[in-house]
Amino acid sequence: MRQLAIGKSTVDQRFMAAALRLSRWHLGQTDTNPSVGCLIVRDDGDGPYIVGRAVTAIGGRPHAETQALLDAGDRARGATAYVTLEPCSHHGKTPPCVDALIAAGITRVVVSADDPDTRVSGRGFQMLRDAGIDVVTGVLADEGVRALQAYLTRQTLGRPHVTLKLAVSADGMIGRSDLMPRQGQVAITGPLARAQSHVLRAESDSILIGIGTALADDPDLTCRLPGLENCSPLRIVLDRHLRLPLHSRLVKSAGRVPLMIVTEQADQDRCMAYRDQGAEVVEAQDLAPLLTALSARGVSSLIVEGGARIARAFLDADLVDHIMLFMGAAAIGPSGLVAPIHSGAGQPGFALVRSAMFGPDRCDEFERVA
Ligand code: AOF
Ligand code: ZN
Repeated sequence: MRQLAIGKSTVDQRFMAAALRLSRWHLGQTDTNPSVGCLIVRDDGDGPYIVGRAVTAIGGRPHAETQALLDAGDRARGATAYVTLEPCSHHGKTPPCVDALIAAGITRVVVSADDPDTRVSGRGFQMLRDAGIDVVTGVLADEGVRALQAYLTRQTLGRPHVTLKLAVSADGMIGRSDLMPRQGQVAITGPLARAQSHVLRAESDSILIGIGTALADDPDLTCRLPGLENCSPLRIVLDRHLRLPLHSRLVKSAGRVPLMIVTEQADQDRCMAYRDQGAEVVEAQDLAPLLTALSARGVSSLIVEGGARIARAFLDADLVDHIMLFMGAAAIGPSGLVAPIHSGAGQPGFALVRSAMFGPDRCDEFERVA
């Protein structure tokens, strides 16, 4: 008996891990809906096998479960559904997924994360149980929360999930202080780490920098990975005095990839000039109300990418959920700009959750401790 129980939970974890990987396919592409993964798994006596799979569609609908059931067809009868989020119980823009699971003859539902959406929360599980379906919750719960962190943060805190991304040299610098404007920064990390940060851009709804970084680096902030060029996030520049040049790469590309310029007091002529190029100018006095406004317009995730002062401001305002600290192998020396945070020493209020190598560069990931 004991062995059977252990075996079943291991199988559940393996299929949930696969469902969570699947859910990442559409991260950042499902609007305000979470990107959910669903696998339909049968066991006819010779061991479990997948008969249906799906991820929430681009744009947010249809939901994962209805598509996975369609994929499985009749083979869903008597099968187990692995879903990364509690199946929905409400009539929203689509009918409830719990109804579809019940109608398809699913006999067991295994879930990772609970849905805080007040239209669903707990009701999805209850409706499944009321229909006689065996429901298992909290499988790979930490990983589930991580995969759904953007959606969960916006739902529960009313602001986007914030990732602070920093690239730091071996001697703890984020760049050189002696460069001329638009000279471009020194490369701290190599192509693999840079590609990884573009994956992060593709998965995120928005990315933010300060005007100092915009003037010094003249960045694009787009995702330029082959095949993911359409997945660039909303680009945001904090620009108190509207100093962002009209000929900057950011403004010149505003008609193609959305650009938001955040100022404290908008000069109307200057605003018009930006708007003519397709950029949006908004007024905000502080970070917290800015994040609330972003959340209200459907932004669930934000990458804070520079520079040191902006990073410090987000940390001091306690608005950072996740830190990705890329560390290059080379040193910059005395002309360096000291990074606001360093590796090794640990970040107060944060715990190291993952370390990975991208070629010669290391990436340490920290999460806010609850
Ligand atoms: C699921 N499976 O794949 C997703 C779910 O506007 P609607 O009708 O699409 O409903 C949005 C809500 O649906 C969202 O807040 C969340 O509760 C749920 N998302 N649920 O069963 C899915 N994406
Ligand atoms: Zn649903």
